[in-house]
Amino acid sequence: MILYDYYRSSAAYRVRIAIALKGLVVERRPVHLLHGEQRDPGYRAKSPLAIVPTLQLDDGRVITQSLAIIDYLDALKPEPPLLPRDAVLAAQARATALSIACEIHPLANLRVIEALQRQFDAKDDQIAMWRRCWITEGLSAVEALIAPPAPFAFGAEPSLADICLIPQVYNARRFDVPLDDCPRILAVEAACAALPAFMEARPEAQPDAE
Ligand SMILES: N[C@@H](CCC(=O)N[C@@H](CS)C(=O)NCC(=O)O)C(=O)O
Repeated sequence: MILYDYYRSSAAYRVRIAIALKGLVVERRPVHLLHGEQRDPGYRAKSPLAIVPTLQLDDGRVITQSLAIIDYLDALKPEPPLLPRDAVLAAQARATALSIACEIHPLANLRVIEALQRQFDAKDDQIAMWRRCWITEGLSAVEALIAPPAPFAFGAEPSLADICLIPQVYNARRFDVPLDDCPRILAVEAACAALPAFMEARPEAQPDAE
């Protein structure tokens, strides 16, 4: 399998964590987003929205969307499971993951930022305010959604919620969003930092990191 990836993509970071938790071996092919490689016709044929990540299977079929890729990996190798066994907790973990992936992440995506600059002449300080606004509001909702860490967001094992949360926390730190009002999120971050899978998947640990 080949993962089309970019070291700083938080959506790809989710998939890297899932791959590492599952102990799968996947070839990684960087797509340089700041050089516009996501819009090359060859890559767009795999990912019509021109975004990473994309997973290409050994038979050539492709899967886009990080959460769909993670679902596929979970079906391919069920252990360790990426959702709690309890149905309610599993749904809550998925809801938390979706809150990050659908409600926070898209608002500060590269093409949204580029459109704000191009169409509305948004300046750097306005872009910074925009990012901080959505990340702060979103993570404070996630803080309320997750259970008291035990030590992960939904129990004793990391789940899809943690897989989505850690890359979003990385983005928050990257853009100087204070997390002082999010003690549960900080506790989950500390628990995840103790796991090699989360460490291996970090942007700065990738060979294409700049
Ligand atoms: N919902 C998608 C989001 C993917 C996405 O937005 N990827 C970003 C990087 S984190 C991207 O490729 N952006 C390229 C661009 O905006 O031009 C997923 O979960 O896979």
